[in-house]
Amino acid sequence: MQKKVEWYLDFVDSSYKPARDELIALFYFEPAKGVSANEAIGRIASESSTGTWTTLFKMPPRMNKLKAHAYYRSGNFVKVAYPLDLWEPGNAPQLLSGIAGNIFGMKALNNLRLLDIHFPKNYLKHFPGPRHGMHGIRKMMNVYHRPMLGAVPKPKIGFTDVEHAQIGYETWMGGFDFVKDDENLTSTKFNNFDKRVKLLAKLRDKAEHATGDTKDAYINITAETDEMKKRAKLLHDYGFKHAMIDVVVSGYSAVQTLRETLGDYGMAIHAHRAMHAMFDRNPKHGMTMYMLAKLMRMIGVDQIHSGTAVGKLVGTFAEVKSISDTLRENKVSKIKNVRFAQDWHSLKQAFPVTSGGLHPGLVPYLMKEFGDECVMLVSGGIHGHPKGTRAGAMATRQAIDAVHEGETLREHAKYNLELAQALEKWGNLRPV
Ligand code: CAP
Ligand code: MG
Repeated sequence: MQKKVEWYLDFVDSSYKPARDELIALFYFEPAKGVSANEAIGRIASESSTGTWTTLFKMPPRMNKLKAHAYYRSGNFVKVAYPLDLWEPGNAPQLLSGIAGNIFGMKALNNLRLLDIHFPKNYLKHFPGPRHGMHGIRKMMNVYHRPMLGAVPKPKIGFTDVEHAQIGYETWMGGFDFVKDDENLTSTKFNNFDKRVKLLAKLRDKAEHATGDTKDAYINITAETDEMKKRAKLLHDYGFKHAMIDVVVSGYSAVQTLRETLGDYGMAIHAHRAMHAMFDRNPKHGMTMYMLAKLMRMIGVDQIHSGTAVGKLVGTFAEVKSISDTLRENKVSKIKNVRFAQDWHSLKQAFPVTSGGLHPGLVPYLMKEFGDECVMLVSGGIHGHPKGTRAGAMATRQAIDAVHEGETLREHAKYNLELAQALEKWGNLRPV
């Protein structure tokens, strides 16, 4: 008789009751041909915790306590419970190496998608969460009862530092709060980071003086980690309140490090999610944007790009809503096969950032989705205004006023020239 080779099924137990402090992951899975659902979920639990492909010579019985359990399956969805002791406190990369690691390459699975993880209080307490959060940022910027507004100079890369700062000035003067770097602009030979920071600081002060409002920028510090720390310091020295990080490409470890550095400076983090679509776009495989947003709130970004549902990039209304919920609420409700209930305990709330193909004509749709509690980035949609950047920013502010005053954009445009000009160009176009 052939000896037992595999022990994957040891990780499946439908009678298992997870302890309160276990991490629970929700996966969508599709087994490969010839693999049963039970074998598939056994592999998921095994390879993401203590298992390997074959039975072992030495297996101390105490290690059973560290095993994950696939304890609930409904169709192609499975819940897996992971003992708290498997996880190093405050180590986000380690979590991903386990729950989002090898299992995604297993031949026994055709598809696998990590939808959500429920974090118990005893795991969450080792992460700082946002330094300022939504309320802190409002206080810092002295902006209440409307979306925070920002714009990236467009074209997204190519301007010199001088040109860039001038466009920034126009953006601020049109009534926007933030000038933002684009995700692929860091420090180039035509637009040097240090020079850009110095020029923007000067024009920020000028714009603050002229308007009486607080102005700030999301300047992109993304680079090798030590370089990011240096850039963070320069921003702090020049009085900036935020730093921008491309969080996916920089990596969880770098974001954790910079959360400390920037936190010590009292600064907030604007998280751009460039590259997220490589793992979240296929609905059957990868990891959800929801999961990324949750991880980033835990690590401590103050705001993260969350989609628009009406702009140029993928993302449904339901997805965008769910991401906003987990960033903005203290207690998130459960949606079957989508997300767990999550109590965020003392971790601060983060802003969702809505961006990508927006213009004044889309403001009413966005405000229906997000209300006032968001950061809205309108870039091409102000710089493409027939009268230029400043007029485009004014048109966006006018569109927000229209919504607040209960008027349609067309009604409001009768006595707001910049809005009228924007509507003439874009109407309520939804770009693809
Ligand atoms: C938007 C943007 C943002 C995307 C990111 C761009 O510019 O600057 O990076 O919105 O996507 O480069 O496309 P426009 P998301 O306003 O001119 O479209 O927010 O979905 O992560
Ligand atoms: Mg961009």
